[in-house]
Amino acid sequence: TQNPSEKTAVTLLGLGAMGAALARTWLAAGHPLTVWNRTPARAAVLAAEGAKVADSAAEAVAANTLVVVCLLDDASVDEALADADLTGRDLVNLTTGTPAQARARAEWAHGRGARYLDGGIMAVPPMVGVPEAGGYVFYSGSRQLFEQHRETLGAPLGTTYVGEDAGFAALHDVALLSAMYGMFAGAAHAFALIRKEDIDPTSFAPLLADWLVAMAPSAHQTAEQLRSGDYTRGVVSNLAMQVAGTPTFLATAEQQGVSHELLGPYFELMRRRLAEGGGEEDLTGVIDLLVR
Ligand code: FVH
Repeated sequence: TQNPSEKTAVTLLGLGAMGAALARTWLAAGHPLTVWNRTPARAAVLAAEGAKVADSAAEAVAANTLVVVCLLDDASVDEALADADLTGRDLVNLTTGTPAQARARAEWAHGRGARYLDGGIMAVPPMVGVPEAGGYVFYSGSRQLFEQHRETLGAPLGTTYVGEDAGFAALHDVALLSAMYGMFAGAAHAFALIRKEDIDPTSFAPLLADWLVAMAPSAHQTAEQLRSGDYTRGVVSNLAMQVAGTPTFLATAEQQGVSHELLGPYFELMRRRLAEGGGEEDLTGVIDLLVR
């Protein structure tokens, strides 16, 4: 399976929405592909498209050195690989999990004679095999494994290696998705404020999206402040001024009949940091209040 003149053969366990999309891009790129899925009907569809179908996960693992797993959760990985011989295998686990699960899975794989790479997918299935969509996978764990299989792993989605610590891919994945949920929360509050007014949400949406894009680069300033430890560096709108403005936001929410249960906790953290003496700082001090 490692003949450099040929495409690397891949074993893929899991043919859900994401697994099936991965499978199709490896087939389209000419990689011999062996698949297994708990529910066989899903594998039969891929057989018609050129994949070899294994009768069991253990048989699929035995077929190729590079074994990619894309299952529902960590418990399903346990179940699927229970009887597989991983000796000499390169196990790449794209199943979403916590950093602790990834580190434990790496230990588990090493104990069974495999190299291990963990992956956090920053894409939804329609982005797979569509480079211009910008989807990619965070990888962490064995650098050797990553470098050896970088081209094969890069066929369905871009690749970003974030370190030898097997937990780092999951950590980056969850960190970015957490920021995304914070953004969704802010957007939900904004739409709620205009909900009962004669404002067309489809006219409001581009204004909202452009504003979020304009504010996004503030992440770079936050990072610089965290690195230097100087939270006043480059401040434009200091915390004291911003806290002074929060009653306006809360009053507007009241007047519009909108709950401030999303914004309220963040404002409370801002007030706490101000009370600790952070009035001249940026919002960066809030991060230190979150870290226990
Ligand atoms: N789909 C998405 O938008 C997101 C994008 C970001 C990454 N996630 C993660 O990718 C993993 C797989 O997600 P998926 O979309 O393929 O999920 P499903 O379509 O629900 O397919 C789940 C597959 O897992 C198999 N499975 C479930 N439990 C077990 C088990 N106990 N033993 C063996 N296999 C199991 C399931 O098999 P079946 O139901 O067809 O028999 C599917 O193959 C996931 O971690 C996302 O968080 C996707």
